[in-house]
Amino acid sequence: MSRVLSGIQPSGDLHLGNYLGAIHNWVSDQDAHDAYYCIVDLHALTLDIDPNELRARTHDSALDLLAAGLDPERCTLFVQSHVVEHTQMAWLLECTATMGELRRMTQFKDKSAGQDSVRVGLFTYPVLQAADIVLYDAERVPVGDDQRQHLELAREVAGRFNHRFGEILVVPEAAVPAAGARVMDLQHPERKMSKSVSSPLGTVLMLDSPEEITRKVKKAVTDTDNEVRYDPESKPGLANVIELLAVATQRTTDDVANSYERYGDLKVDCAEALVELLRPIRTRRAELAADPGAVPALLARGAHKATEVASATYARAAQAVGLLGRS
Ligand code: AQP
Repeated sequence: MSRVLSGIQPSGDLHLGNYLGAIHNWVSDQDAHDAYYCIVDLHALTLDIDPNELRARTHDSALDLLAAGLDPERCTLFVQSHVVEHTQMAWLLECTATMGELRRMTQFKDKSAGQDSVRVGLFTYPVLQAADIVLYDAERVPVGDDQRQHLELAREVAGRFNHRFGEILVVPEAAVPAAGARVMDLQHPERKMSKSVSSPLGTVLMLDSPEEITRKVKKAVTDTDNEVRYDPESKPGLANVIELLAVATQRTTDDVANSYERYGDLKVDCAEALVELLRPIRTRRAELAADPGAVPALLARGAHKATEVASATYARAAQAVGLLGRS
């Protein structure tokens, strides 16, 4: 079975974009692949996050992912900082990547724009991400569209490492879903739905109540020409609602667009479809919350299994670059 690796930051409540762009695929990849999923707490340190909040969110992210359908019997779920090889491998790759290629990362440009002082970690974040991936010999990385550029960088850096030191690392490929790869903010349809940007009305959380989902979808920003048409360029808000309904009901965007004449009807059906899509996750999350004590043991098991793979890859890479192994 080919190996899959993907990660999620415990930097905020999981939203519909995380679910449709990534987690939904993680769940289906559990059976067809040897799947490793990681709560990337070190990445969350690139933001200004309260230490107690980070700990709590890391723990709760595990519950959220289990509620969404990850099964620890069918995949390996672990916390990034529990496997020390992530930072060790990141250093080897930092000594392979260049300033120029990191400066081109649009996420870095967006997140650093207008800041007086920018953390080095925010700049080197994509290299840590590349390390996360190559440590597990992952061939497939299921991510949303926003991560394509980082995946290209990971491929580039892994390829360069191999060119210099021999065929040591597996060069990964992004697996971006055909639908739901870029869910847009319902209030600002020109930007993606995101954890780190506050937009309470624009962000549908994975655990929102049916009433909250309905309220947010009904208030979604559209346009005033009242013609139902799928046109992401000139009607981004409406296109987002059409896409959400299409992906939640497994239809095409054209099929959905052709079925409606009024924005209101489209929004009502979209809200209902999202409520039904997310209802089982919310129910399961409430059940799991009754036994939170199970999470530390589960994550310890995941870290143990992940370390076995990561330490072997790191040892191979460290040897190749010329580090003297400890006897
Ligand atoms: N809007 C989105 N549509 C589709 N996929 C998305 N992903 C994120 N947003 C969308 C995918 O979710 C996975 C986890 O990404 P993350 O932890 O980086 O989440 P985030 O919600 O994007 O969080 P932030 O804090 O806002 O981080 P930045 O700004 O760094 O993206 C990834 O596979 C991602 O593609």
